[in-house]
Amino acid sequence: MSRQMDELTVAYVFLYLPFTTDIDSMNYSVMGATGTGKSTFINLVSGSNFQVGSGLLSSTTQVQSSQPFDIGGRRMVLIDTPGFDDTTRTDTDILRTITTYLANTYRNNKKLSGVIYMHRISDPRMGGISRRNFGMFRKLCGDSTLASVIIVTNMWGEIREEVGVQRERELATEDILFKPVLDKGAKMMRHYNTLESARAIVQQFVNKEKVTLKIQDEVVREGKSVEQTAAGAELEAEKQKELAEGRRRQEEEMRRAQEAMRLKMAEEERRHKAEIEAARVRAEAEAARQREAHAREMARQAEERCREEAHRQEVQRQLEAQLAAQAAERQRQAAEAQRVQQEMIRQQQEAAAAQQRLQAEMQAAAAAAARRHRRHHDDCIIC
Ligand SMILES: Nc1nc2c(ncn2[C@@H]2O[C@H](COP(=O)(O)OP(=O)(O)OP(=O)(O)O)[C@@H](O)[C@H]2O)c(=O)[nH]1
Ligand SMILES: [Mg+2]
Repeated sequence: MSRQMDELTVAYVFLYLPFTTDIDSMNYSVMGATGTGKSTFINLVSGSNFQVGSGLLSSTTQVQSSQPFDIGGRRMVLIDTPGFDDTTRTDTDILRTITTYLANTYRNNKKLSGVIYMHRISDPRMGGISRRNFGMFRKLCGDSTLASVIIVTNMWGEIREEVGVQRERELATEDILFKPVLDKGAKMMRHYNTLESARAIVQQFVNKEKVTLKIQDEVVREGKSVEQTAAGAELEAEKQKELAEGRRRQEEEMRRAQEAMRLKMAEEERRHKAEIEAARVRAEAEAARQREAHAREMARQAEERCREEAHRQEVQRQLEAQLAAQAAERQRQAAEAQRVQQEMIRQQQEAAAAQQRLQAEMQAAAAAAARRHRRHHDDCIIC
């Protein structure tokens, strides 16, 4: 079981009477979670020299009795116990160690005068492990002994006073914390890590009746094993609950991991699809661009062809016009030539006609002259 350093933890301190050797001394058991200051408290008030934890590891491993000390005219002994939530041992082991000790003292007719349960007020929370420890402590004591229980809050110097007061109020009034045991007669007291406050706490037990813890009854009178006791059962139930909770958390983790994986894969798929879609859109855009470019090129080429055709037609038209003009010119020239020729022919004909007329005239003249000559000759007597 791992140690929850930041959880609000609790510690049991047994105060009990060592009966055989000193019938007048009162014995108190100091209990609680590891590191809550049980040994420190006992050393301070009894002058003992138990090992005190200096690091993260649990310190007390066995149940140990303090040296006797006197308060209010009574001889007292404090029983130091290993703390629950130990760094190396299971809570079942620790419960067995404490139970064995308590059972032996009970068999030897040694009775406790009270139990101190230590709780660090500096712990910010009283989480599952702390509550489980306290639940087990309750089962270990039994309801009938709660009037002989003092819950001691310590480490007040570690936090601001108002924070401590607020926590103390919560501890005393919350049903899942200390309220039920306070309602049944337990007390809650502050320990300021001074001899004075430690003695004030122990003094509370001076006139108390001796008590038999439930677990002592169960083991010694009823012959139960540690596991069969209410505390053992509570521990087991809590362990099972913790296991179930661990499994539930694991499953939840797994479910979260699967969900995260599913979301990641869905996201990957979505991203992949988006990439494919983007690539498709890009490809389509590119194809459209190419089609447009092609169409533009086609249009340009068609336009070019049109222009060329128009040009060709224009050239042809011009050529034809030129040819037509040339043909017309040739025709005109031919007609002109024909006309000139005809004119020449006509002129020749006219000239020939004129010549003929002239000849005729000349012939006529000659004939006339001949006639005149003859007439003259005829008329001429001389001739
Ligand atoms: N500030 C402060 N420190 C304390 C107080 N009581 C104990 N400590 C310190 O808390 C640490 C643990 O003290 P321990 O007395 O060894 O605690 P424990 O409950 O006996 O521990 P386990 O034997 O492991 O169960 C040590 O470093 C102590 O010096 C206190 O009242 N105030
Ligand atoms: Mg100790």
